This record gives sequence, structure tokens and C-alpha cells, in this order.
Amino acid sequence: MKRVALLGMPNTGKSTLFNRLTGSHARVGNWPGVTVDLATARVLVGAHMVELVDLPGLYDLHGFSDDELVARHFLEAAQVDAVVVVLNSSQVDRQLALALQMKALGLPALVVLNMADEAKRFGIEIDTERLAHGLEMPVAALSARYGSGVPEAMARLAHLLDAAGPPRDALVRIALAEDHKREEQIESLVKAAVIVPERLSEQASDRIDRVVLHPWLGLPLFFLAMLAVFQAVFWVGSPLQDGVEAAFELVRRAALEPLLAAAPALVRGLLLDGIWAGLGTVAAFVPLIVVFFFFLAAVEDSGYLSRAAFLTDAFMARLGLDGRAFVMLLMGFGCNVPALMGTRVMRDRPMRLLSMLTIPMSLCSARLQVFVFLAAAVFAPAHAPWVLFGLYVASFAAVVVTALLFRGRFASREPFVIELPPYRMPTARQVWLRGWGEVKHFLRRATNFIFFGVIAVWLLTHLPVGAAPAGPDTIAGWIGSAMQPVLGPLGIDEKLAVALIFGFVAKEIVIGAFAVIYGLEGNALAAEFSRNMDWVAATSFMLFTLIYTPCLSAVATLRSESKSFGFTSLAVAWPVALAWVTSFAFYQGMRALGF
Ligand SMILES: Nc1nc2c(ncn2[C@@H]2O[C@H](COP(=O)(O)OP(=O)(O)OP(=O)(O)O)[C@@H](O)[C@H]2O)c(=O)[nH]1
Ligand SMILES: [Mg+2]
Repeated sequence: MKRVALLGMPNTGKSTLFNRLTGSHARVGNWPGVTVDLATARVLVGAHMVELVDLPGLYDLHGFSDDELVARHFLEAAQVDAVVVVLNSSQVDRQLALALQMKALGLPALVVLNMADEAKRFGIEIDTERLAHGLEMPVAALSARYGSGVPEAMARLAHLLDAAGPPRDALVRIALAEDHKREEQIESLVKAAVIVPERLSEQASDRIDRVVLHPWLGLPLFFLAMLAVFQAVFWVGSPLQDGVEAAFELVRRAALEPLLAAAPALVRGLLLDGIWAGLGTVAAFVPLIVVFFFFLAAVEDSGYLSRAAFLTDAFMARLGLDGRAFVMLLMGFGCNVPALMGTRVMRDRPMRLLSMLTIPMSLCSARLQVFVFLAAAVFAPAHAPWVLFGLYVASFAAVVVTALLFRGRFASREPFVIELPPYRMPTARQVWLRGWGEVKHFLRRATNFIFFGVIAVWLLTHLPVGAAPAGPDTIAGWIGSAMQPVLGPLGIDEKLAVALIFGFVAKEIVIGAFAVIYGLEGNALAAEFSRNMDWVAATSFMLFTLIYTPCLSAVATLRSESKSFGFTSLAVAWPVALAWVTSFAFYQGMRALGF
């Protein structure tokens, strides 16, 4: 088997091409630094079975951010038969250096001029024959996104592989490959083969940016856009949510209850009130999360995230962070884990750590479920959306407080230049691939954690045998009372305390645990909450859930990304402390005010 690596600057469409060729679901997004890890897949190129490797983008071969190092270490350690250098056709002048470096290393390389569709729209013409001749390397123009030119490029790659010798260590001699005359060489190549229109006509992107990046309008517009996205998520997701709830109820009534009528009470309890009620309560939120990820995918593919980084850069700099950290916080709204990994694009370790300390505060989709449930149960329908909005604000406030407190310890000042890619209309295919990938991931996590979590909660709330379910004599009851000195002052009672403990493993378990602990599901569970919990206690519980320790996967990611036990401990202990203080201040303050 041959091995071929996809190499190029960030945001040139390597992962898009990788997906197109291999049918994979690698993550694609319209901002630099989407891929931060290796992805591999097999594909037949001509007569060769090829292992294709998608690398993180590199600005050049001497880059030293953690994602660039991933690419470089791969090239240093692995043997490759050929590389495909992916360039953005609209920026050939800036990107040819990488191709020339490959050539200097003597590696068989195919130069791919991607985004041919965009270049054409901009009026840029490239004579690929002439460029190939000048470079003495095969060149193919294509559009990874729409597929044109891909078969021809593959034919060229097959040809290259036919002629290639044995695989080689790619970059052993990387330091020797510097060439001072490269700039001149690029200039003459571009002059000979690329025709750029005298003045690039003003593109739609520029027109949009004049409004979107407006000094005063930019930020308010951004917040409006975010608000609109969240409104839309609920507008589309809520009816679906009711549908799933009804379906679970129907199956229970029509099939499971009659089927289990003869089973022993304990078994029936575990299956119906434990597993089925737990899974059903969580499943009701799946449509919401699905819609959420589809919207997130569309926003990510449009290029607006880079604008968000640009708009917030000045503000984030005051926190000791930069615009990229803001984008990661937004990504954290989906799931904290990829957002934590995404910080690899930061070269500066202190800033990267500070950013990783703040990301777990961003309100991820798993926590969103808990809040949607509680807000709907305890607050009036008209108020619930504002409660959710308030929690997003609280999430951001926790980020700000954390950054301000720790920026001295993780001080850095790395100059940051954000590149603004053109806006791209999200394609259905892309949004589907990305959205579906996220949804699958979410479901896998949810079902694993929830299935076992729900069983564990059921056992804790029903053992020892003979104790009243979820009563003070069960194991859960003991744990709950043991926690009371700490959680009582926050208005969190014994039962809620048990749910919080499971929330440490994964926030998805929390509402499944509610269902099991109270022995109720759906509307009945919500009604129970609205009877037993006032808005102050509910808000205190939500604030605690929002801020306290991220889930186990996030902790594992913090550990593996920081490679520091001390930092991981800080990243676990600090949020717990902040959560306690916040909830305590809120709960006691409100009670003191007479609420
Ligand atoms: N118009 C157009 N857009 C493309 C094409 N190929 C990729 N894109 C878009 O370019 C953006 C970047 O694509 P990715 O595949 O994530 O780029 P990448 O090179 O893997 O980026 P990093 O992982 O950050 O290095 C996405 O918005 C794609 O939809 C193309 O042929 N034409
Ligand atoms: Mg990529």
C-alpha cells in the first residue's frame, strides 16, 4: 500500500478533498485551523491502494504551533510515497512556497490548485500547463467542494505513483531545504502562468464585510445573529421534541407495559422507570441538539466565525486572550472537547493554557438539555428563553472572570493576524456531513453514558433492598445527606445532589437521573419540579451545573492536551470553587432579599 499526504496552508480545502476522495467525514470549516489531528482513510488511485492522510494546515514547514507540529512530526516520522500540495487558486503567489519546498526535498508531489470555482469567479486565470512546466511538477486545477477536475487530478496522482520509487523519509533534511532564491522564482512563475485582473472587482464578501465588520454595528449585529440562531434552533427543535416524547410514551403504553406486566416488580421498575424513562427523557432533547449542530455547521462553513474572531479580538486581548480563543468558546457551545483540541492553533503555550481554562465554562449542548428542561419546568413559557439567554451571559461572565484572574499567571503576547476567508454559502452536503458527524458522536456518548448512568442511578436509589425508592435510607440518600453541609446552602437538596454527582461523568446523565430519582418522566417530571422548586433554587442549581467541573471527557482532554497534571487539577478545582461561590451568592442573596 502506498501512503500519500495532503499538505497545504490552513483553510485551503484539504479536508474537503479528503472527504470527497475517501467518503470520510473529516471536519471541514471556513476558518484556518479546523483540522488539528491526523485523519487517514484508504482509497484506490489508479491501480494503487493508497492510504490518504489529511494533515493540519501548515503556514510553512518550520511552523511551531501544536497543530503544525502534528503535521511536521508525521512527515518526519512516517514514510510517504507522495504528497499532494493543496493550494488555494486565488492565493497562488502566497502558497507556492510550500510546493517548492516539497520539490526541494525531492519528494514526488502533485500540486492541486483547489477552489478553481472561486478563482474563476474572481476572474483569476491560471495556465496550469505553464505552471507545471515552470515548477517541473504535475499541476491539476480542481474544485474539491463541487467535484470538478477531481478525476483528472486523480489520474495525475496515479501516474505520479506509477513512477515513484520506494517510500521515503520526507523531512529528514528539512533544514537543508531552504532556498534563498525562492521568492524570485515564485514571482517569475506567477508572472508567467497566473493572470489576476487589474483590479479585483469588489466582491460580495467585501460588501457584506463593510456592514458586518462595521466599527459600531459589528458587535451588536454579531449578538443579534447569535440570538437569531438560538431562536431558530428552538423554533425548529421544539415541535420535534414533543414528537419524540409522545413516541416514547406511546411505546411504553402500547407495548412495554403489557409485555412486562408479568415480570417481577423490581425488574419492571428497572426496565420501565429506570432505563426506559431515563432514555426517553434524554431522547426528547436529541432533536434539539441535532438542529443545534446543523445550525452550528452552517455558521462554521459560512466564514462568519473568522469575522467573530476579528470583532472580538480587541476585547479578548484585554483578557489576555485573542480572537481565536473566542471562536473556540463558540465552538464550545457545541461540545467542549473539540474546542479544547482546537486550541492547538495557538503557538503560545501560556495563552493556550489560559484558553483551555476558560473553554469548560462555555455552555455546551449537554448542559443546554438540563437548562431547557428546568427552564421549561420552573419558569413561565414567556420567561424561559430569557433564562436560557441569561445562562449564556453567565457562561461568558464566568469566562471573563476566569481569564481576568489568571491572565497574570498565563501571561503572553503573541501577535495574532486573523485571515478573513471569503464568505462561502454553506452547501447542504457539507452541513449534512458535519452536522451528522456531530450528532453521531453525541448519540454515541449519550447512549453509552446514559445507559450505564441510568442503571447506576437506579441501583443507588433502590438499594439496599426494601428501602423506599430514592428515600433517605438508600445509598443515594446517604450520599445526598453527606453532601448537604456543602450543597444545602446553595438550595440543592439530597436528590439533586445525586444528579450532580453523575453530572460529573457526563452532563447528559443529569436529566436521565432526574427521571430515575423521581420515578417520573416527561410532563409528570416537569410538573414535579414546578411543585417542589422555586425559581431561586432552580437558578442556583443551573448556575452550579453550568460552572462546576466539566464532564469526564473534557477532563481527560484537558489532561492529554496540557500534558500537565498540575494544570488539569487547577482546571477541575477552580470551576468547582467558582460554581460554589456563584450559586451561594445568588441563592443566599435572593433569599435575603425575600424571594
Ligand atoms: N468555493 C470552494 N470552497 C471550497 C473548496 N474546497 C473547500 N472549500 C471550502 O473551504 C473551506 C475550508 O475547507 P477545509 O477542507 O476545512 O480546509 P482545510 O485545508 O482542511 O483547513 P484546515 O484543516 O484548517 O487546515 C470550507 O469552507 C470549504 O467548504 C472549493 O473547491 N471551492
Ligand atoms: Mg482540514
